[in-house]
Amino acid sequence: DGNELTEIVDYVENEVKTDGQSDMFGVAEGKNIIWINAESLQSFVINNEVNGEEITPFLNSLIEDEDTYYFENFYEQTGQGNTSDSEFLVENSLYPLSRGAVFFTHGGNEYHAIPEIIEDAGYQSAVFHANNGSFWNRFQMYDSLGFNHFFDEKSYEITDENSVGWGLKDKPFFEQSMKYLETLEKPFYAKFITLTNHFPFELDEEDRSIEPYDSNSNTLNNYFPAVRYMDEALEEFFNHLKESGLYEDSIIVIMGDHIGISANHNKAMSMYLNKEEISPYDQVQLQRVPLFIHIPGHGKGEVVTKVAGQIDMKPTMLNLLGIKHDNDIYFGNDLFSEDRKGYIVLRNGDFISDDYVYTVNTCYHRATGEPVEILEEDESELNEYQETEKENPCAPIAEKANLELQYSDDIIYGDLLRFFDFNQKEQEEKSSSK
Ligand code: GP9
Repeated sequence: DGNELTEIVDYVENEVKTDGQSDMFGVAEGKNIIWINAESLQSFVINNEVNGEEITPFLNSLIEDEDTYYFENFYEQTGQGNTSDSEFLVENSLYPLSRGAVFFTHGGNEYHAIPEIIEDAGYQSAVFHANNGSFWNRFQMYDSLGFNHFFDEKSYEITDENSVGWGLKDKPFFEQSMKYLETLEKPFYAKFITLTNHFPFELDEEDRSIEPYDSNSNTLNNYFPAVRYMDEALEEFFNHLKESGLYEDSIIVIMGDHIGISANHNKAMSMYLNKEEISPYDQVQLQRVPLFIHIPGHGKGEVVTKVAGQIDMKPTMLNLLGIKHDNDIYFGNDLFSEDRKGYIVLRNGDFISDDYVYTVNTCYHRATGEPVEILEEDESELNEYQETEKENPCAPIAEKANLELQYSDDIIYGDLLRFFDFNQKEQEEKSSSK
């Protein structure tokens, strides 16, 4: 009957939601959102080289662009649902599940996702993805999330020549998408999901602008030229947008969806990163994916170092569009607000806070990667105050992290959003102002 919701709503109101409205509220009001889900793009390739060659020249230049905010400590929080989990996090600001893919297991639930919320502000929404539309149960879930259109592989001309690996290559994908994008009613929210930079990172010789790396992992070796191909495809897409005149009236978000190189390739990865080994702390740091928010004409962009994650995208996007959604249940914060929770929870319960990284039951200093020294009680001859200081500083955050994951799971397993009245506060406000 939804009684469980009361406790969850209390938690969200007291522990998650923050008071301050950032000065970025409404800067993208009425603009189109062009969202790019960059398949398997991890942060370690950004501003980095392989064989003496820059890997992502276009994305690197975008960081320098005064219209871009680049978030360098942004974490992916996906579980087994990979790309679909990243979509779920973004649209709902809920966590994906610890087992299975929520797109499959709970595709028919009631949600209160970005597409549905912004439709009331006059937005059309569409997804572009040149794969079979039933992959990850997208037809059903996109309907539940409120997307108006889904251009799947049937909308594209796919031949042997223009495809590789999983399907249509990213360059023709963006090119062929333009005719559909140009016919969408404005303002629109258009999400593009790329495909070429997908495991096992196959690429045709003609698309290879940089040479693979040389290690015992073909996966890591081939990752670099595949990432470069995606970087070039993104640059071409920006050019198409400029030529079509859509660029000026849009904000463009590029987000890495999840890691591409798993821990199975740590030997090669440690060689590439010039480290003796990949520690558990390093492993968490490798879960950083790039986030670019590009606002043409804005001129105030910068590199943002704060700890952030995919859970933050829904409140961030709605605030950029100037859409109030106070009466809502979500677990992230606006990335442009100073007043934030201060930690990002990974799906396995690990977390990153401003000061600490917690993984495999160890609390690390985020700045140095050194484990926090925690004195056993009987070892300590400290006074009461000092003793408190020596308690495990990760413990209270770990408690909240687990609670948050649990609440999010409860919402999904119980389909609890059915019982929440998303219009309630607005109605109260309206009637009290009469
Ligand atoms: C499949 C594409 C890739 O349609 O989204 O999915 P992934 O395997 O990365 O989750």
